[in-house]
Amino acid sequence: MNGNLSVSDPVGVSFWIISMAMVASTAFFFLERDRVSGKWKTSLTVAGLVTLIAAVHYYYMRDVWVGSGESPTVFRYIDWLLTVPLQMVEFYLILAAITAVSGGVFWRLFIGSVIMLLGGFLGEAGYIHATLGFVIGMLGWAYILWEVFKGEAAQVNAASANASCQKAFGAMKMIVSVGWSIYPLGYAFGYLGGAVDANTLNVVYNIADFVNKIAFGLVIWAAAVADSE
Ligand SMILES: *C/C=C(C)/C=C/C=C(C)/C=C/C1=C(C)CCCC1(C)C
Repeated sequence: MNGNLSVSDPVGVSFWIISMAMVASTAFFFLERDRVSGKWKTSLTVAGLVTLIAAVHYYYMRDVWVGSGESPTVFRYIDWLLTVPLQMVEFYLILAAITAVSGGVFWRLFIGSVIMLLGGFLGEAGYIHATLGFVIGMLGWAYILWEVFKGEAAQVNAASANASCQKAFGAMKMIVSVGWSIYPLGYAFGYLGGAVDANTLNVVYNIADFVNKIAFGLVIWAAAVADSE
């Protein structure tokens, strides 16, 4: 192994491709900020920060994978611990752009994310049984889903009259439910089948990040552009 990415390493190549997609998305969100009205600018800044943080982690994670053949678990969770709360801020921001919303919306989503990621990390790093980590992670995720489908965030959105915001909120709900379901699948394939399968785990997580970070930003961008015209 000479430290270079090998063409016969599809998992390594997927780290590379996603690094580039994250860089391009970052440039896109930051540049498009110019096009949207003032109240949407922070949302696009945050979308770009999410992909920027991920880009840097993907470069590093690729090196770890190529150099060691092992899952870059610690760096993946550091990335998630930074980017998932920023995505939760987005729910708050798109609502705050159009109506009055309490900070409790953000805090409940934040607490749900921390429980979800802590459970997953402790399970993946071997501090607790992988199945227990999975269960804790699922509970945190369920709490987030409750807030956006039934809780205050859902109610505030339903009561707002802004069509672009409602569209973005609906799309973000789909991402957090359907798109995010790829992660627990990756965990299940990776850890719950007996021996740890690092190849499947990393490919599935990489696809999940590609979808959930870039598409998440794009639906916010689409709502911002529509509402600004
Ligand atoms: C940008 C990164 C994102 C959007 C990461 C999201 C991560 C998850 C939704 C992880 C979820 C998990 C479960 C629901 C249970 C098993 C453990 C996790 C952490 C993989």
